[in-house]
Amino acid sequence: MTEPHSASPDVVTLTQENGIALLTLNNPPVNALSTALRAGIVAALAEAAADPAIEAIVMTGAGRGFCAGADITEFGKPPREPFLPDVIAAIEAFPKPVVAAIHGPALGGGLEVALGAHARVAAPSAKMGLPEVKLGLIPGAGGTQRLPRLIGPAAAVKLIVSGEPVGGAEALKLGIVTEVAEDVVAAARALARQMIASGVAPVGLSSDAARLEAARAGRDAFEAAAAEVLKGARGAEAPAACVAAVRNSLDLDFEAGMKAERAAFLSLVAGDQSKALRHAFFAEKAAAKIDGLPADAVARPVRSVAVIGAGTMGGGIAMAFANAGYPVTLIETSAEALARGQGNIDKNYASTVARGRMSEAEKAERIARITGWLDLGAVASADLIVEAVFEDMGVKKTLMADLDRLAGPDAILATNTSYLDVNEIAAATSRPEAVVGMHFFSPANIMKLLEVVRAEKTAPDVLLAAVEVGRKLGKIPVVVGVCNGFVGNRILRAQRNDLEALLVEGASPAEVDAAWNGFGFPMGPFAMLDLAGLDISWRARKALGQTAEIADHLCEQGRFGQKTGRGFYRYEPGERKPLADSEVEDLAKAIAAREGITRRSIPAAEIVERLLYPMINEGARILEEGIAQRPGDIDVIWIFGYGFPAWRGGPMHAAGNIGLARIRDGLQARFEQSGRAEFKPAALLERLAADGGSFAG
Ligand code: 3H9
Repeated sequence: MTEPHSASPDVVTLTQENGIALLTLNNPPVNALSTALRAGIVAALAEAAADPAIEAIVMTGAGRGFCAGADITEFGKPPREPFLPDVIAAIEAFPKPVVAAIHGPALGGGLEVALGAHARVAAPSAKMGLPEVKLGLIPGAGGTQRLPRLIGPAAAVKLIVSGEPVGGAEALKLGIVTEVAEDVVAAARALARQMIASGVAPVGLSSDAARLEAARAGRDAFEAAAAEVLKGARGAEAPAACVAAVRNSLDLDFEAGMKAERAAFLSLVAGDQSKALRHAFFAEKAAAKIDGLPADAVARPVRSVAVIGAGTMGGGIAMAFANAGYPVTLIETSAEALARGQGNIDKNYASTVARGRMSEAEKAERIARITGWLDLGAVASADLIVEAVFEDMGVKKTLMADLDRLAGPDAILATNTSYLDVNEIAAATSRPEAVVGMHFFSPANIMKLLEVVRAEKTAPDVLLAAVEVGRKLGKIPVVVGVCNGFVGNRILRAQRNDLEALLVEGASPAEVDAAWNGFGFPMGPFAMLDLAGLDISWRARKALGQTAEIADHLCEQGRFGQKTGRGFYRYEPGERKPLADSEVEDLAKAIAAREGITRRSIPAAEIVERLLYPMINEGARILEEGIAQRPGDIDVIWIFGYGFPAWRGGPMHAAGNIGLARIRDGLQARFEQSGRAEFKPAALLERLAADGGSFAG
């Protein structure tokens, strides 16, 4: 028999069946812990406490999951009671057993609620984690104190600092839950029944002395794990704060640990890094929205894919599709090229297996989805054809015209180009409305970013299909307009505007790279150029009639970077460690002498400004031209495609923190000094700086 209780607000419902109450969090779409939901839980607990017929509570979430955590939209506003730590304390102090029944996401505050319960059961679909670090925060409702007591401080610090969720099976292994079951509510009820039958009063994690003692015994393992996880922090504040909070769980009593956790959480939530990461979180969601489409537009269906070209890019793209379950026809012009491409795919998967990230069976399954072919006619049966051939307009146009002849009438023709004019490529076909750009980033099976290039005539159903397919591949698709280099590479070019001048004026490639690393990028611009191959940017420059004296000179000598053992740096055979090369310095010195420039030591802050401001300026031009739909899209592209430190929120968000007037003045001074038009502040930047505005506004 199920009896609804009336007193609880709608966001929390309480029903009762045979003495066990079912407390359901019901705040669509993700049961975020809004003020109303927190108050609802407190009210439901009071109601259950007052009802002598209720012997235990099972907590569950309505809809897709248990609970996605604190309501992120409430951050930045004054916190309102009841505070989450107090709500969780009330759950834990409930005198009768409380069991959390977890399906789907139980993240952040959602998992912390479950940690307040006296036991936890998960569905295989569960996705449990403390992702606060990704928002520049530490868990702020007891996660840093209860989780170490539950699973040990080493495992806890790994989970908290990575922010990555675990599934039901892994949660069982770690000891977060005691059982995994398909019907999680039934399993939780059964467990509650056992707990009632045992007659033992429930003990919360906060007061479990035996667990605390066990956690303290894991101190050495914790310190080792903490040192390891902090290696990737690169300027982010939250990881170190997470480590400190978990260490408190060993050093302080529960109350003091909670107090310190709350203080650290409140300080981080008010800081620039968390604001930037929250911006990135919402910008990523906003990037999925496409302006200017008819309301009734739907994606053209894509069930099968053909990829043309089995080089590094084509092979990676084929793997990305195979990984997502699509059958792929991989087409090459010669048997040797095809064999080489398939060999590389095999090697790539084999290394994933060797690292324990994939089983042999999965590898075989994925490889079986990719069928090699030597005849372009094989595209006839594909819904989506992605060409990934040499980046040359003539080559791409000829191929597109052939594909137009051979493809089925409803096929989508996608070009994977990183710079070229997609309108011109589309014009080589009789169906420009079916042509779209899909700019993958290398390695295409790994990198999250996908620039979807909307050409003048791209039809809405084709654009939507490219975005939807991108999402199915696990990527973050961002729609961009046509221009040379689209959003990402166009800004990358702007970042490089002043690179050679810095060398001539006295900085070494290593100093420039170190400054950029200090800003938070994993790789500096010269190391990046050497890795990508200097010939690539050389070719792009030549196509635009541009020159770069030092880089051009290096290329003329066959110094293409790592692959030739020399570029801006030199490399020992088989090594990737960049070593200073006096020839590059001599070249820079010779140019300085010729130009009458006195070389000097250039401070890191100046180096960063001279790389960053031109990027922001180019971003402003991109917005003026409507190439990006919104400033947040540019940020998403740079965070996910180019390693921009997420805790700085991307270039356009970072601009707001620096101050647009300061950026404008810096660019204006550089423009006047160099006479180079690319430094001239963009009209949008001028206008916003004059108004005291920001790109976000
Ligand atoms: C925290 O908990 C702090 C505590 O330790 C301490 C507090 C004192 N809040 O992603 P989707 C929205 S920090 C508000 O498309 P999916 C989202 O914006 C929090 N809104 O669905 C979207 O809105 P719209 C730690 C949220 O199924 C809609 O819900 N938690 C929140 O692909 C649907 O989202 C996290 O960091 C939220 N917490 O993925 C979890 N979450 O429709 C963040 C989502 O207007 N969330 N929305 O665009 C996620 O990872 C995913 O949303 C989730 C669902 C996996 C849950």
